[in-house]
Amino acid sequence: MVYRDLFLLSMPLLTCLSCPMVFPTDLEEDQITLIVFNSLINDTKNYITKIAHRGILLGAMRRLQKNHMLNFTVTEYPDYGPFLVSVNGLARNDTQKTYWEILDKLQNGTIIRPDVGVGCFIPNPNDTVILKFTTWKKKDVTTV
Ligand code: B12
Ligand SMILES: *[C@@H]1O[C@H](CO)[C@@H](O)[C@H](O)[C@H]1NC(C)=O
Ligand SMILES: *[C@@H]1O[C@H](CO)[C@@H](O)[C@H](O)[C@H]1NC(C)=O
Ligand SMILES: *[C@@H]1O[C@H](CO)[C@@H](O)[C@H](O)[C@H]1NC(C)=O
Ligand SMILES: *[C@@H]1O[C@H](CO)[C@@H](O)[C@H](O)[C@H]1NC(C)=O
Ligand SMILES: *[C@@H]1O[C@H](CO)[C@@H](O)[C@H](O)[C@H]1NC(C)=O
Repeated sequence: MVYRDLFLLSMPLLTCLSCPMVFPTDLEEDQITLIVFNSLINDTKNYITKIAHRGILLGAMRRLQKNHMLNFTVTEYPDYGPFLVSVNGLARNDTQKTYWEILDKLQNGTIIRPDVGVGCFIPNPNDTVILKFTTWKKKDVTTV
């Protein structure tokens, strides 16, 4: 017990001592590809955009919006932050059970479904983020 506790106590110290100083690279900008994909009519629009190093997806989207390339709206939820409502004039519709799903294609081709929204999701450099207009099913509502 005593040994284990001492080990746990020393963990943070060791972590700090081995922590590299990487300030200059923190100022760099990374790049991601953003795909706006309406899966209901199979329509695709591609964007390449800068994103702050370790920046949130919403930040990259705002840059595109500022340059009048992309138009989107979000609604703020108290617990989870911004929910992506519309992209380029196409909005989610609860009656039709449609929404904009956030997907992320990693550099090795694997597509993941981030478990946070646009305000929290931090893509890796060179990832392809896919905003997919699709319908939600029972599966999403029970297991998402
Ligand atoms: C149902 C549901 C959905 C449905 C909502 C449709 C509907 N009209 O019911 C759909 C399929 C659309 C959905 C989508 C997403 N969801 Co969802 N969803 C849920 C779920 C299972 C239940 C929510 C609920 O009905 N609560 C009960 C009602 C009474 O409370 P409410 O506050 O009114 O609920 C609303 C909000 O939760 C909101 N909502 C749902 N998901 C999300 C996600 C974000 C980021 C925000 C801001 C709001 C939001 O829609 C609900 C209905 O209006 C929860 C998990 C849970 N058990 O709570 C996950 C949950 C809220 N979703 C989550 C996520 C990650 C997403 C997505 C980002 C997934 C993705 N990669 O695309 C997307 C949102 C993308 C976008 N456009 O911004 C996470 C949020 C975690 C976080 N910290 O951000 C949760 C907690 C599940 C998880 N992974 O742990 N979701
Ligand atoms: C969707 O469009 C792509 C490219 O235009 C095409 O290759 C693909 O076959 C289409 N899929 C469907 C289901 O229509
Ligand atoms: C952006 O989309 C919203 C919602 O569809 C719309 O009300 C608004 O007029 C659009 N803005 C521009 C500049 O297109
Ligand atoms: C959502 O879809 C329903 C049914 O198709 C339609 O009557 C309604 O006008 C739509 N809502 C919005 C906000 O577009
Ligand atoms: C791709 O990378 C992710 C994360 O690094 C990993 O979980 C996944 O197994 C990899 N997939 C393939 C096909 O290599
Ligand atoms: C992203 O791509 C650029 C240009 O191809 C490359 O220089 C960089 O190393 C890549 N970054 C990562 C993390 O793969």
